[in-house]
Amino acid sequence: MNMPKSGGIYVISDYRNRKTDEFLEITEKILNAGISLFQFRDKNSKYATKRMLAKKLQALCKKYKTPFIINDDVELAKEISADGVHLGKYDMKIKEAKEILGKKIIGASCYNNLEFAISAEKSGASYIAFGSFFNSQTKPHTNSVGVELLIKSKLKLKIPIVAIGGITPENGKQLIKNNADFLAVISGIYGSSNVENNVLAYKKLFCPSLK
Ligand code: TZP
Ligand code: MG
Repeated sequence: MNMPKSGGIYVISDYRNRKTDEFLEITEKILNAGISLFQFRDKNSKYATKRMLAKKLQALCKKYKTPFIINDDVELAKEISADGVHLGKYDMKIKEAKEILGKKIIGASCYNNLEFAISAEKSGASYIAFGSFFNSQTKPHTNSVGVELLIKSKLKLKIPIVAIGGITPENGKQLIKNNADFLAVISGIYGSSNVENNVLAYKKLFCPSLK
């Protein structure tokens, strides 16, 4: 599956403190509620566990026709033929990942740095991500970014811009208004007691007429 043509909600997984069955059940509810992109992010498990989870998540994403992106791990993305990878500055370089993966989605974390983003686009990234925009419990010690970066970046970039970090249905509005194409969310979805309601609340930011 390719990068969606229009923006929306980009959900990133949170496997911590959960049994596998419960994690998969919640994830299926999220996918069923309709999201634009899904990323498998797991900083703790060993390769074999990650592969097992990735295959199950990939099957769910196929069922709900949602692009399936793997965080950090180009080898795993290649092995299971995921729809793409998301790379940070300590991960494989974009050009190398492209050589390995071919025509897959490649996302690049660019923190608060427009120069990184311009260079990522030149290297062939499919989208770039900036953050954190707000305090994030999931990743507390990140750069903080203001909406001015979104405004400036839109003039310089052609590829979609993903905003991340502490985004809620309330504070997300100003990010979309200032050119964020996708809102990437972990705890706002995985931390909620009613994931369907929360997915809907984020989706309404993109499409206010949704019921
Ligand atoms: N990169 C910057 S903030 C963040 C990542 C992976 C975590 C976002 O999680 P949350 O819970 O939506 O703040
Ligand atoms: Mg990374």
